[in-house]
Amino acid sequence: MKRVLTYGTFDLLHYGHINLLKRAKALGDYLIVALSTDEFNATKGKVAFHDYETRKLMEAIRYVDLVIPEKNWEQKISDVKDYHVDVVVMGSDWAGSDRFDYLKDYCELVFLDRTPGISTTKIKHDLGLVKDKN
Ligand code: C2G
Repeated sequence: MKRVLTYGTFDLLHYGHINLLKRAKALGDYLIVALSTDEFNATKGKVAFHDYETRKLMEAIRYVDLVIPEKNWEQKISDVKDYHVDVVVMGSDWAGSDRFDYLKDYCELVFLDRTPGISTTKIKHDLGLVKDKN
C-alpha cells in the first residue's frame, strides 16, 4: 500500500484541484489531503471563501481517502511518520524551491504541474469578488 500526501486550501474547489488530486492518487494507492485550517490560513494573511468544515467535504471525491488538518508549516515530518507516507506531492508553484528538501530524508517528494488557466483567485476575480487577479 503506497501512501501519498498533499497539502492545500482547496477553496472554491475547481477542476485544477481535481486534476491535482487525480494525478496525486495515481502515484499510489491511498491519498491523504492535509487541508489548511482557517487559523493556519490567517497566519498567512489568507481568508478562504469557504470555512474548513465546508472545504473538508472534498473528502467525498473518489481520489481522496482521508482529510487531515494542516495547522502549521512544521507538521510535515510528523504527518509523514504518523500516516506512513511514501510520497509527498506539492504543486509546481514550489518546484524551484528547496524549502521542502528536508522531506527527502523521510519520503519521496514530487512536484506536479498546475493546470493552466484556473485558480481560486481567478474564479473570485471572474465573479467580481475581488478586483485584482493576484
Ligand atoms: N492546483 C493545480 N492547478 C491549479 C490550481 C491549483 O494543480 N490550476 C493545485 C495547487 O498546486 C495545490 C493544490 O491544487 O497543490 C491546492 O491548491 P490551493 O489550495 O490553491 O493551494 P495553496 O493552499 O495555495 O497551497 O503545493 C501545495 C501548496 O503549497 C498549497
